[in-house]
Amino acid sequence: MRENDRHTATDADYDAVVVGAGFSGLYQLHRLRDELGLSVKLVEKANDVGGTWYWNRYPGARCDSESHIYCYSFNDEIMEEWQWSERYPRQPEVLEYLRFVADHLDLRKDIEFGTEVTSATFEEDTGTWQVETDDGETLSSQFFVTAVGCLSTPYVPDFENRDAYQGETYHTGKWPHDPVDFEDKRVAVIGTGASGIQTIPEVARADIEQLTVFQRTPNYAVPARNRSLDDEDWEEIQRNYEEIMAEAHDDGSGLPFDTARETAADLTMADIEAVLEPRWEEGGWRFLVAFEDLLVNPETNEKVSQYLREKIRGAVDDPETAEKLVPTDHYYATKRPPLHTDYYDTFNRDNVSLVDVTETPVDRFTTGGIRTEDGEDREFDMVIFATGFDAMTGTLLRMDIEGRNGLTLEERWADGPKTYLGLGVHGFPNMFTVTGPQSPSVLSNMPVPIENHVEWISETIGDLVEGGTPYIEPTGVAEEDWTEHNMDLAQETLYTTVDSWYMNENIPGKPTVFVPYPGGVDIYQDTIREVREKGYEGFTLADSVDDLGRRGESPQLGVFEAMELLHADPDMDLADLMEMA
Ligand code: FAD
Ligand code: N01
Repeated sequence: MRENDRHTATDADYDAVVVGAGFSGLYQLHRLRDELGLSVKLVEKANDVGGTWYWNRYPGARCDSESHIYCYSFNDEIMEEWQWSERYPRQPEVLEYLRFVADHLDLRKDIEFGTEVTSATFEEDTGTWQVETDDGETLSSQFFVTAVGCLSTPYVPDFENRDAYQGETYHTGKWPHDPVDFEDKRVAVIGTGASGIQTIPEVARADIEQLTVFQRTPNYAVPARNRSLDDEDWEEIQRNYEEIMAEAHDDGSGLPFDTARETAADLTMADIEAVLEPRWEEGGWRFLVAFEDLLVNPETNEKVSQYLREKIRGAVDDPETAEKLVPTDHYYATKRPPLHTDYYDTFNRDNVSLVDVTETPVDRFTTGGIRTEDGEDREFDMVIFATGFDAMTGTLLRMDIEGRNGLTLEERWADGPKTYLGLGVHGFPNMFTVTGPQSPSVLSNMPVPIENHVEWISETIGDLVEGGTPYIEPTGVAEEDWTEHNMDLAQETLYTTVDSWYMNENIPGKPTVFVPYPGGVDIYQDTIREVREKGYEGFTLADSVDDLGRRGESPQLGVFEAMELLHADPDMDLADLMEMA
């Protein structure tokens, strides 16, 4: 029940319910509770904090972001007290960090662990969110904040006969807490995204008998070049920490790294090598940011991709295997660019083989393994699915969210996500989505946009509380405009030239649409700051739910949708549209 009556706009149990105890939810709880003095309950499905770092315990799981920037920057004490041990922290260390933060800020007492939110409904009579959990409880709140993660619903493809397989199966994103025994096992890994690329070398190094990698699309992986950080490194970081973090927050990708040049389009391959080679040797995402126009100029990208293809060819002994590992069907970084440690070397081991499923598709699972369409039966003791996530919208849609007029999020997003600023959805009052679709999120070093979102949401709720305004909701027009803007920006990039989870393409049946905001963290931050400064331009602020309904447009049908319908169907008139709305 509410502990603090500063905020009394409704008779709800809490001022805010937050869902998810990863980077986003922990900070959100802290800001709302400790800075605004609101009563907050955080609900988390897992039995501990950590989010991504609680669930993804697969062999080799570690960050691709460098440790000193893959963390919060809002609290000096946390920044001073915590010291990372490696350039890229392993999963247990990131988890430990988030546990440390939760303890430092005394967050656990307001978190209900082991509890899944099964539905959230905006009740118009009371103007509150009714949040149901899998233990049968209903929590009511004025504000509902989703911090459920962009990559938190693991996806296993529906292979024919999958359930008949009798061996062990694992998904990288839901790895068991107890150690997995690899000894003398014949192991299959399906998937060569960032998770597969980290898992494969570690499994190969374990005491296995045989590893078979099923690859659908080869990836361009750049060496991470991990190393320990000693006290001297750490002192150097601490000396410049404020500046480093300011640079990260001022950058399009949330990375404090300099670019080398605007373009590579005018360079010869020899010139390009001269720029890229030091970054290749240094490892990590400095390589990614070498040329500013990498993701908008095909000429630059093709040259960088060519450089990477030659690196792969040079790393793999068997030319046939090397060719299978070389991506030729997409530009570098149009799929999320992974880092690697020994990935390509792994294919030089005698007990590792590669099946290219575009050439030799999986036909079906059998009781003992996997049959490919060439008729070959491969027997496995263990299959590891490194097949990714129902990303960005999947977890939100699974929560059965219902807004005004009985409209569900699933209905609202039937043709793909529509949001205003990736922060809210028309028809869903007082609901905020941390790293929601159409915000920069996964296109950046994520703690940066997470802090940015949490701070904006907190300031907004603070403004509402101070001003005595109980309701806020994006207008339909603002939402349509933002959605269109997102699509226009995406069309200017190379991202839309390939099927990927950024494009919603990895899950059968999802509408094809570029989901994250591709304009850069820096520009995005300025945009949302300006919206607030202009008195929440594009939002309706209202004293009552009726008022929201009167002043906002119909949540069912945006203006652009209505215009499109009128344009497409000459028989349709305004009365038909009103009925649909
Ligand atoms: P999450 O950490 O996903 O937390 C969401 C939480 O919500 C989860 O704990 C989940 O259990 C909970 N939840 C979801 N639905 C419900 C529900 N219905 N009821 C109750 N609880 C619910 N990003 C980077 O920037 N750099 C990296 O190097 C990097 N490495 C990554 C490595 C892996 C293996 C993966 C999968 C992702 C990585 N990411 C990385 C992205 C990473 O997800 C973010 O950096 C960040 O951890 C997201 O934090 P979050 O709190 O927003 O979401
Ligand atoms: O998932 P993915 P992930 N048959 O979707 C393949 C973050 N992350 O878990 O490319 C055969 O990228 C699929 O093939 P294709 C990061 O943001 C970060 O690896 O679709 N194969 C692909 O190879 C990342 O992007 C880190 O053709 C099938 C793979 O499975 C995101 O999480 C580490 C298939 C899935 O790759 C997701 O990464 C790990 C099928 N039917 C994750 N279906 C670090 O920062 C799918 N595939 C370190």
